[in-house]
Amino acid sequence: MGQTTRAGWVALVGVACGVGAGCAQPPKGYLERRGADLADCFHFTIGYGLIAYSRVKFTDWAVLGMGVAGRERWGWRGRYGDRGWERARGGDIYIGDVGYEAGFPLVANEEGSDAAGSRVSTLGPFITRRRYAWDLEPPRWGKVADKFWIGLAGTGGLSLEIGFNVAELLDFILGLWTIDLTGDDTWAPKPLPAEPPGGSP
Ligand SMILES: [Ca+2]
Repeated sequence: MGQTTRAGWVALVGVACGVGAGCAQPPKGYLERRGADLADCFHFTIGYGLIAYSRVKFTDWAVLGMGVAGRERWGWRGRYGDRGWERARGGDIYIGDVGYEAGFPLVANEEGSDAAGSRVSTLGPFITRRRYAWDLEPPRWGKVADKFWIGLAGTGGLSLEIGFNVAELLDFILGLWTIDLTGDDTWAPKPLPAEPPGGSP
């Protein structure tokens, strides 16, 4: 039970780091770093969207998407994914993550967020390229780990994405011995440019 309580607490620290203002700074200390590593293992976002789309992914080398949709979702997308509700790009507070997704099995799949500037493009089922929001670009091995997401996404009125990353899980486990597989222990988002004077109310 002690182990479970501890793991839950560590996860909370990581999530708090992710969604809180503190994440502009790298996580400090052992527990915050382990929490951030653990939080990177999961995606969970929920919202709404039209028309209809579904996608199955088993790493970046097996992606099957079907349909087309525009959607807005809120939730957790790891440290490199757009998180919405942050005071961020362009000085605006935007809520949620407005994006698009389109796919045709074995031909192509495309998912992206206009707000974040992030995009994941798959040609056929195997060749996937990622574009990151400039301030959320992962470290080199973090980009490699990002290829190992396994998950489902679907939109049709309700919009939902769940995902699990085995490479990030390995990073978390090795991190317990302070081995930083993905080189993300000192990672932080790049600072946003200062707002022009009088540029915001
Ligand atoms: Ca790490």
